[in-house]
Amino acid sequence: MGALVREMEVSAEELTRCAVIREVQRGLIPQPRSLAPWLFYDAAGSRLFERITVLPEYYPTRTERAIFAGYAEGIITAAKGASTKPLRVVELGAGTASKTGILLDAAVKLQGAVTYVPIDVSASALDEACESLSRSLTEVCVEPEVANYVTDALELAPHDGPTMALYIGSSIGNFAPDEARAILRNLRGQLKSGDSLLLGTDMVKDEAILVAAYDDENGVTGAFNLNVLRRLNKELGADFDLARFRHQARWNAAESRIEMHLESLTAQRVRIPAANLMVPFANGETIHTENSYKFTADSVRSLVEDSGFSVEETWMDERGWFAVTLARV
Ligand code: AVJ
Repeated sequence: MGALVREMEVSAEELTRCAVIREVQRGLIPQPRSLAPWLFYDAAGSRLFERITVLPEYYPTRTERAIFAGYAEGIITAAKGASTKPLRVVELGAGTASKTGILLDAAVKLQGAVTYVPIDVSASALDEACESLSRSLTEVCVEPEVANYVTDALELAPHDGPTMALYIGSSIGNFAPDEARAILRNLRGQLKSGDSLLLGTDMVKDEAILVAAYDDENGVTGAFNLNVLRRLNKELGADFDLARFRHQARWNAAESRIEMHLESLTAQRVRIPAANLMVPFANGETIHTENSYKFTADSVRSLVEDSGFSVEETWMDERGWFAVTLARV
């Protein structure tokens, strides 16, 4: 049986390559052109994102971490509610281990041990999350799960006690309101009475501050955005000339979102052999690479309520730049 099964196995790399080709065909053939933000996160892009999180202009990561550092005990206590049984922590996405550690520490302090279930499409991201956690916290029982919580139904193992699902880092901000609701409804379907969602959301603020966070002085975000083209060159044999595209960050007030684009600096044609494509760009035409939605207290409440939760408690920094909301099933 082993041999047969092995013959049918497709490697993770091959699956990713197919997904990249499909995404390029979906996004670069029609106009306006776009590429999905998950394409940012190859090895080089993930390293660039780590650098973004410590930029002076990029306030979200440190602001959310400060909220956790200030209120972790209150957050865990609220999530446990009236239950005397141990809280389990489930996380959508596993790239945020350092912030999650603060909450897990608080759970360990309050209940002695905690089960932590990081869920991610990337097995290597899960490996890293597990490693960084098991080194620092021996009381945390890590049960990683490989799954795509955007496209697939979630399937959580049963747990005797309340579950708190983390969706932090304003990761929800990558999705348009209807997609965001679908993701949270899917999650809601896996939760039971007494469970909760801890949602991190970046808030609407002064436009100059928002734009600077996505167009930093040192060009790290620009390099992160342009890395998508480098990735297509490497993985699909494309011939994007990175000097002929420019990073752009725009505030779209009507949609309440920061948009990242790659602007073509000349009229040019780009070959993408593995996708069987030749893409013509007009001078000034852009590829829309990311949306990062920004929220208000009201828009967080509607999102949460439309997804079958109710807002129980909200923690914010003193400037009101970032919110952490506990939503109850
Ligand atoms: C990981 C989606 C939360 O939108 O702020 C950072 C990604 N893009 N700088 C964000 C990102 C450019 C980030 N999220």
